[in-house]
Amino acid sequence: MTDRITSWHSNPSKPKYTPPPGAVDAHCHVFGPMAQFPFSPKAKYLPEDAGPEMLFALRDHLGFAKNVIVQASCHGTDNSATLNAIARSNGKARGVAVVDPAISDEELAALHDGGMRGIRFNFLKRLVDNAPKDKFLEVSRRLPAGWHVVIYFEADILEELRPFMDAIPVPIVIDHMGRPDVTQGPDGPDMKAFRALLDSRPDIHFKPTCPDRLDPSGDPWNQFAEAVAPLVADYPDRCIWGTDWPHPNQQSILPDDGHLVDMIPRIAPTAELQQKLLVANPEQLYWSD
Ligand code: 0GY
Repeated sequence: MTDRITSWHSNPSKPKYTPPPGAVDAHCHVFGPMAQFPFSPKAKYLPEDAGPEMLFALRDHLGFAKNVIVQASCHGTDNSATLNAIARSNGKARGVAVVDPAISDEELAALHDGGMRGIRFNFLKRLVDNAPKDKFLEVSRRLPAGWHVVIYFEADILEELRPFMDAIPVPIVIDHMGRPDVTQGPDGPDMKAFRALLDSRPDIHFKPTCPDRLDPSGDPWNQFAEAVAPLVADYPDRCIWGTDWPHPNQQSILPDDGHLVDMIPRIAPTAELQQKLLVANPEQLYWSD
């Protein structure tokens, strides 16, 4: 791993769609700056700096009010870069941490004070070396009040993860719907399995996000829109949305963030759905205290 990767579009368009007041980009990241916040020696990709000022400029350009910054795997379990971004946001950002499961209760409380409201368990082998379910469960039992866990996995291990997810004692947020094959359509086996998971308990939320990663047909991602709109319609109180900027480790396709925002009215066509997806649902998960 030598070259640093630029994974984001250099000049994203202004979206045609205007998000409602208070809209939250609830899945985004910061990288570095490396000189201040070095990347983890275990990082699977080495990005160019994409710091808080860039993130906040994009937020304003796209018409959002707030961010939820998810600790990216390239920073390992050192949450300093994410905490720095939250601290510089003037109250307009909260975060999701990645922790060593042996973290002390005092350190968890300090993360809460720094604006974290959840921890992320990443099961993608291309991003992390190991994902110890027993230790993840143990730490999920001693999270600060009001926290949730974010889980990132691919559709092929959904069934294998069911007992683990059943045992988690706090609400769950699933990144990118567990990466279903959207080319199967809204009634394909991956979407059916994901709906069964949502039906198994009422406190599982999801992010109908990342058309650029999930739809091989490319921008304007028609297969994604077709597969995902019914899910948002059927579970309107359980979805939150984000750009995924700066699109970790994307190398060949650098999505136009303006076009990603223009996906919102295609998967959430009414003002009521948009208000839930972009405002009410993320507010409840991240700003209820
Ligand atoms: C995402 C997706 C990815 C990467 C990470 O933490 C990360 O590095 O989450 C991915 O490569 O699919 O949600 O940011």
